[in-house]
Parts: sequence; structure tokens; C-alpha cells
Amino acid sequence: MDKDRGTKANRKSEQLEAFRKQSQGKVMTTNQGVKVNDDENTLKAGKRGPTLFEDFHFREKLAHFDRERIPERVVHARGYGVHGDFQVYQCMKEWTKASFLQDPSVKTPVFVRFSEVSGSKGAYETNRDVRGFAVKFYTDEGVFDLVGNNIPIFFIQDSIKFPDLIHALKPEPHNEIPQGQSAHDTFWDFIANNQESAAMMMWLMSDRTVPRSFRMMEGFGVHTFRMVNEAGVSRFVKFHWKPVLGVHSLLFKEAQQIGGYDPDFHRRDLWSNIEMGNYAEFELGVQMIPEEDEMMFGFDILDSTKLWPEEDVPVTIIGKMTLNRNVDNVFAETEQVALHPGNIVPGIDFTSDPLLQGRLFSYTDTQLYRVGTNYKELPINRPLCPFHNNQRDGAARISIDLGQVAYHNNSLANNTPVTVSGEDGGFVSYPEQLGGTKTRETGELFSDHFSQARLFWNSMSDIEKMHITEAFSFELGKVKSLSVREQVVDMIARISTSLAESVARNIGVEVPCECKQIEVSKSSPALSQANTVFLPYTLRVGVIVAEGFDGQMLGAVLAYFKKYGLQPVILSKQLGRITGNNGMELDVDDSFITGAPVLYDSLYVIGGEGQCPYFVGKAQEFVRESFKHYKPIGASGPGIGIIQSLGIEQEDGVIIGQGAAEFAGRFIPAAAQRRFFGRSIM
Ligand code: HDE
Repeated sequence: MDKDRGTKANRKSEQLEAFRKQSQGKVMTTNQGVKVNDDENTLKAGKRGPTLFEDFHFREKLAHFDRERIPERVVHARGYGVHGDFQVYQCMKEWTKASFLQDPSVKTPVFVRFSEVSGSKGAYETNRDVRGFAVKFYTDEGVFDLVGNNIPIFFIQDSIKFPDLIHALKPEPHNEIPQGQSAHDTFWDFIANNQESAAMMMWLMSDRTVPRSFRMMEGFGVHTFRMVNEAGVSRFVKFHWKPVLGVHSLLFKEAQQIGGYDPDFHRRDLWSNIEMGNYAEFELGVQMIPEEDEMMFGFDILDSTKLWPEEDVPVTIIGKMTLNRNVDNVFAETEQVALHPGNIVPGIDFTSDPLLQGRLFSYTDTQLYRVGTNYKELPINRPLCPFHNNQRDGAARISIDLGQVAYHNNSLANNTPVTVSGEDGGFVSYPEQLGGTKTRETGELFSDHFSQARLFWNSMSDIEKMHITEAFSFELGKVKSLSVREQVVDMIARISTSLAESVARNIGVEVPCECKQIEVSKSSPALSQANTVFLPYTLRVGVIVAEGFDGQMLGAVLAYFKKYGLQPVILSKQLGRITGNNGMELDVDDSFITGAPVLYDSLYVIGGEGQCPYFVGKAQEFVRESFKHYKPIGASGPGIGIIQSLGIEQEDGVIIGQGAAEFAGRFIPAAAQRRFFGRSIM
């Protein structure tokens, strides 16, 4: 049985492999299989004559090209996908019968699509935004999709408000400005008048929405789901993804600049690390609440604008996902993948969370419109296990269904395909007791919009609080309507008086005379990024090198970088080869023109005998900029003079050394720390 499951786990890549190889090394043909003899010139009446309508190859080629785009996703249009696998650490039998959570030796293939919410398909990737974190598990009992975000809560409580939220967030309809930004009037007008978003606003304005990398952000299922075991016992569950590299962010100013230098920053980071073998790893965690404890919290556990503080309901780590293979074709895989929170497998079930319930309708509907009737048959969407039913036909049907019978019940096909009982793996919904009067209301506790916003604020470090204050000031500073700015400040005043006062001052509105800050003094350390892990692995070090560099020193330092997984990017005056004083040769990766300080996590200035005034000037510019962004800066040899010329050699996170071992011993931990916010001069 296990052996069989192991084999099935490889099938997804086999399926895709077959498609991948389909045209390699083959003769070009039309779609009808006719071999093509000329693919560069249309058929004409004479060398200088008009093109003939009978050129079937030309017509087919252009007509197909004319239809190459499908509608982009209405939200999460900009995204990037990657393959991998998931393995559970120990058998989860006690809590769920989900087959992929039973056997630690089984690898379940997964496909993950990370995304930005607001921008259209070509928007730059580092804007301030929630990130989508959607995982498709190809389990041996069907497809399970965990379509989550990198923020554990959401803007609204009921899905009927989703189109309003998105209309407010997207570019304003009269002038289609701004692209991929929440810093505009309609968005903040929506927020001020839909105050259930208060807690989400604190997250949105925090460092979480400018992640350093898709590989360095948490993921959350957001909704309350259920896990159900073989005995039929159900527990409420929230799903978490914890990145092995910790949760880290860009500074907002950096993020804005990166948007110009490299609009593909996040996909490049993910793609290139996977190509280098630096697989992205996330541990899956679950928070569980027994059915009988449903009402034990001061909030409604069905309200998606609330999280379950990890200190109250601990996260149990149950497995690991490793993302280890890039797609072969972005359109066929990433664009056509159809994720849907309604795709669940036996052992997992829904709750009455009103946000989740609406999503169960919306995602199938959107895929039918966006990809087409038979989207489930596409290679990226097909389950691993066989699927049989009496659904037939429709646009672009791929499979050829055999036989005369396409109905149930039947006798001609021995009543197959046949339904099966729960014991035989049939999906049986959890028999939740339901009852009530038809109404459009929500539970009473849904009306507390501010306690968790305050909890989040209380949990932030001073630096994080400063960033939140600046983010509100930036966003509201872009809002033209004074009334909207005032309404939002009034709303913030219910979360924190000091935050409201600072923001009010920065955006030129009256400090609210009556600040009614909510009385919550509790904090949740798990919410602060200050408490994450700090590791050097995969961080990029810009190594500024001139001709005649100290080859012995650099060779030894690069070996230490390699050992700790730091990625050196050799930076110099120009591209090409560069030679050290011991004959060591290096390829320059970025010149001062193609590179930019915001693209590296730290700098190491080694310089060289051949430093010219241009080199020194540019190196100073790179160092000054990185220093302003609180990044670690190292120097040795002639590079030390460059640091000294800026007067920063005594500052925090500036590492100067001559011996490779001693230098690396101090520089690598500094690189892992990433920022030195205590610097006195900027
Ligand atoms: Fe989505 N959302 N959403 N959403 N969502 C879509 O589906 C929707 C919500 C999320 O990489 C759409 O295929 C409604 C919460 C991700 O392909 C659409 C509501 C969360 C992705 C849709 C929500 C998400 C989507 C657009 C209110 C986090 C990208 C295209 C109840 C838990 C998936 C598509 C991918 C995509 C509807 C709220 C996450 C229109 C109605 C809450 C990660 O169907």
C-alpha cells in the first residue's frame, strides 16, 4: 500500500514530463500534423504581391496568437508558481484521517502560487500588499488546496463585501490610477466606513506587506477549518506555514526603489534560488480547538478578522514543504492553475465562517470563466489519483470518454462509476448540527473590531511601530479627501492614541480631541518579526572589487560565505573579468550601472590596487545608500579607506578586518542580523 502511494507521488512529475518532451527535437507541423516547409514567409501572389488567403499555416499561427491571453485573475493577477513536495513529520491519525497526513515516508507533490493581491499582471512585485500563499496538494485521495495569504486575518467578515473591497482597492475607475497601491482615496474611504478592517490595517501597514522574499514570509489558511479523524471527532483548526529562514522584510523605501530596478524581484529571487538548489522550505503548523471549546474565547472563532493568539492556542508543527522545482512554462502551469478553497479531501472540512462560505462559490466560478469549462483536466489541475464521473463534454474537453453510459443509476455499466461509503474513502461531510432562523446578521462578537488591532500594536517592537506610523502617514498622505483622512485618524484613535496623534500630525489633520483607545494591554510576542530566526543562508552580499584585489583574502572570505550560504555578487566598475594581485580571476556579476545597493542584503568592500576616482565615488555611493538602509557593511584592505572616508567605521554593523577568519567570524553574524537600527549618524 505504502509502496503504491510512493509511486503515485512521482506521477505528477511524470505527467508533466511527458508534456514537456512533446516537441523537443521534432519536425514542425501545423496543428493538423502537416509538416511545415516555411515558417518565415507568407504565401504571396508573386514575390512582391499580396498574401494569399489560402496560407493555412499563416492563418492558424496568427489566429492562435490572437487568442494567447486568458483573462487575468481579478485579484492576485501577479503571481509566481513553483513545484515541490510535502511530508508529514508524524502520523496525524489522532486528529485527522486525511491520507497525506498519515505516513511520514510519503512525499505528496505540491504546487504553490505566491502572489500580490492588488496589482495587475505586469505590476511591480515589491509594492506594499498582502501576498497570496496558495498551495495545491496532489494527495492520493484527491486535490486539497490551501488558498491562503501571508497575513492571518482578512479585511472583511462576510464574502458579500469582497467586490466592494476590491473595487475600492483597485485603480480608481475614472482615471485608472494608482496601479497596485492601496495609497489612494477610495481604498481608505472603504476602510473608514467598514471598520471591521481595523486589525487588518495594522497588518497591512506593518513590515509584513513588504516581504524580503516569498521564501521568508509566513502563510496562513486564515479561515477556521475542521480536521476530522476516523472516529468522526472534529476539531477546529487554523493552518500556518512557518518559513525555515524566518520572517523578514524590506524597508518600504527599498521596496519602492526595487520596483524600478527589478520589477520581478520576488520571482527572480524564488526562481534563481531554486535553480541554485536553495530550496524554499516551510513547516506546516496547526492550531486546534476542540469542538466543546468553541465559545471559550473572547472572540468568535468563525470571524476571519480575528486570529488565535499563538500563546493561547499553540501552533503544533506537523510537517514540511520543500519547494524544489521551477515550472517549465509559466502560462501552462502558473497562469492556468486553478486554486480553490473548496478543494478538500476526507479528513478536512469546512466551518460556517461566512468569509469561507462565500469563497466556496467564487473560486469555481472564476475558474470556469477565466480558464474554461474543462479547466480541471489541464495537467497542472488534474489530480494524481484517477477521476471518473458522468460529467461530459463542454468547451475544450480533453479526455475521450468511452462507452454509452453517462448517467447514474444505471444497469448497463453495472452502476459504475460507483459511489462509495466513508469507510471506503468516500467524502462524507461532517454532520455538524445546524439550525436557526434565516437572517443576514452575524454573531455578536463579530462587532468587536478593535481588540485585536490593539493586540497587534502592543506586540510590535519600537522599530516596527515606527514603520507602521510611517506607513499610515505615507498612505493617508496620498489621500486627497481631508474628510477621509480625518475619518481614518478617528478610527486609528480607537487603537492607539499615540499612533493616531503621530499620523494626524504627519498628514496635516487635527489630532482627534477625544481619543477612545481600546483598553487592551495584552501582547502576543509571536506577532513581532523581532522574534523570528536570523540566518545568513541565501542572503546576497554585494562584494565591491577593483583590479588587483587581495586575492588571498577574497578567496578565503568567499569560502566562508559559501560555507554559510551567503550569495556573493561581484560588483565592479564594469562587467567582464577582473584579476587579483595573486592572479585569481573573477567574473563581475553587476557593474555600478547594472547593480543597485537595494538589491543586496549587505556589502563587503575589498577594493583593489587599481581603484580609480570613479570606482571610489561609486563605491561610496553604494555604501552610503546601504548604510542608510541599516545594512551590514564590511571592509578590508583598500576598501577600509572607502569606509573611513565616509566616517562610519565606528558605527553598528560596520565590520572592518584584515584576516579572513576573523573578518568572516564577525561579518557573517552581522549579515544574518540584516539591519542595525541603532546607528547614530545617517
Ligand atoms: Fe481570494 N480570490 N477571495 N482570498 N484569493 C481569488 O480566484 C475571493 C480571500 C486568495 O494563486 C480569485 O482564481 C472572495 C481570502 C489567493 O491563483 C477569486 C473572497 C484569502 C488567491 C477570489 C476572497 C484569499 C485568491 C481571483 C471573499 C486568504 C490567488 C482569481 C470571501 C485566505 C490564488 C482566482 C492563485 C484568488 C475570490 C478572500 C486568498 C475571485 C470572494 C480570505 C491566495 O475567486
